[in-house]
Amino acid sequence: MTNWSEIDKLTRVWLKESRKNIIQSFATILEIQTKANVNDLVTNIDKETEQFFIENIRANFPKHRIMGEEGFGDKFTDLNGVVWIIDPIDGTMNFVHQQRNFFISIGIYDNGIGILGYLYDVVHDELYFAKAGEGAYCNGKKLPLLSEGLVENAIVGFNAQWLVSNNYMDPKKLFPLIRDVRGTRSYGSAALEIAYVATGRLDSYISMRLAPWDFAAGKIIVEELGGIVTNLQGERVNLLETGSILVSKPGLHENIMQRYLKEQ
Ligand code: 2AM
Ligand code: CA
Ligand code: CA
Ligand code: CA
Repeated sequence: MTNWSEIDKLTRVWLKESRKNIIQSFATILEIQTKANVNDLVTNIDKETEQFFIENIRANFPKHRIMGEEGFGDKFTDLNGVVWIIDPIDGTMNFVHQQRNFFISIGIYDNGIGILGYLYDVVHDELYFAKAGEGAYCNGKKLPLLSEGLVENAIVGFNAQWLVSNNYMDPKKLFPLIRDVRGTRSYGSAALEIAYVATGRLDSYISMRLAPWDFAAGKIIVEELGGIVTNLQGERVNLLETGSILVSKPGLHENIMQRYLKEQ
């Protein structure tokens, strides 16, 4: 039997410890490298934070497997057993340039089913958390279920870069949706934007390309609140692949799919 309350207790300790290290790093000179392109950044703190979690998870739960963005975890072809899906810093560009608007994201899955989700706003010390079937919380305060929403009243998290030519979708297909919504916002951290959907600060979040560690935790939290998470074809998201994503309030999700995306 998996002891989820022990896992939860330790994860919270490790998040606080990571916060201390990350805040301390603001006073140091970061080692910044690039990955897929010149704007795809990674720092020593991304790597150290991932390694810190992996060392602790391996010491306490040697049978669990770990998927981490920076590659210190395991390789995956299935999601059998207990799997931790970790983004040590989501919003690295914000971390480097702004020292805010970045999150730690941890989703813990059991045979592919989301059990514990943590989205941690490090600078504000705000932890968004859900345990499947037991509610979602922000710093211990229960979050209300998401209400239905309309496109015309919606603020949508959306990166303006998807409106110039990209490898994923013809940007013109999105013009009608962008025209009809009340407003768009671009925060540069998928974890932050999904946490904002969970609290109603955003009504939807759209991305053409996210990796599993970008949404694994947020999916558990938003679904616990009655929100819907699919790709832009309206299908279940795949935790073993990079793909598009639409995270939304109920009702609004169906509306966006039917009115704007069903041809994709
Ligand atoms: P990251 O900061 O952990 O890399 C930026 O709009 C959002 O998209 C962030 O959540 C960022 O996560 C994510 N993202 C995913 N793949 C990316 C890539 N190749 N380059 C930059 N950001 C990426
Ligand atoms: Ca990254
Ligand atoms: Ca990320
Ligand atoms: Ca990251």
